[in-house]
Amino acid sequence: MKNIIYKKSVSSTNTEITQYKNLLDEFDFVALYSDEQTKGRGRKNRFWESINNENIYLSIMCNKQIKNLNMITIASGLSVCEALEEKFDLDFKIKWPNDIYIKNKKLAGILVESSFLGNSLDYFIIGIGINLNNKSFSSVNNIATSIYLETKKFVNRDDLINIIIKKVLENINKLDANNFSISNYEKRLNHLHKEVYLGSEQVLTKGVDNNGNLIIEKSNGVVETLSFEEISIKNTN
Ligand code: BT5
Repeated sequence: MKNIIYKKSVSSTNTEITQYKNLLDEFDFVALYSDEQTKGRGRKNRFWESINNENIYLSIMCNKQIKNLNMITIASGLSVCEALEEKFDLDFKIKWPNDIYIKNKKLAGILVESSFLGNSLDYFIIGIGINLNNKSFSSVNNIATSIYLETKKFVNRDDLINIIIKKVLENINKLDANNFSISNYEKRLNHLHKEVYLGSEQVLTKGVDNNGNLIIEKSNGVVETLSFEEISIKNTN
């Protein structure tokens, strides 16, 4: 398909895909994936280790007018988790808002970026990094894992990319039609009803509301919702 583009090497698939914006006049979405990224990006200027080893570095660009951008992040996390569940018999969990973990190691990260024209959304980009076939890492050995490290089996990348694209489009369409169910997302959280650290404060997570905000209870019994642009959480275990 002309709207699924492969590149051998890019700085970042999220950056590279913006060159193909005009394809959105013709297609519902554009996807771009690469063997490696020389400047793979995480959120808030963090990095994403992106070596050439049959891993997934994928961006999906779309111009559907989704009103709540936070929910695109939530829906993307669920989509990646559902796609992984379809392919592998492993216990994948989501760390709010949208990291994918196996036990206490990070398998995948998602970076959603958007562009506006005046007040209206021009397009959004869902950037997905998944460690598939890494036997080791150079800078994140203690915190990262890969499907290979968990199963000792080599994984076919292209197959999984197609499933991810399918799931992302399904969930974005559900958001658009107002029938996205947050409970499908919530039940996959690795910290639901558990104590987590919010900065240095220990709080209890109670769920996620329909805007994608995390509901927490503080030690003094006060319940608050947290927007994920503002905070990061850390499990206490
Ligand atoms: C993320 O950021 O987890 C979002 C990562 C998104 C990467 C994709 S790849 C395709 C697209 N193009 C891009 O340039 N980016 C997207 P954040 O939550 O900020 O986590 C970043 C942190 O994860 C880093 O500071 C490291 O601690 C850790 N990390 C870096 N590389 C990793 C890896 N390969 N596996 C696991 N953890 C990693």
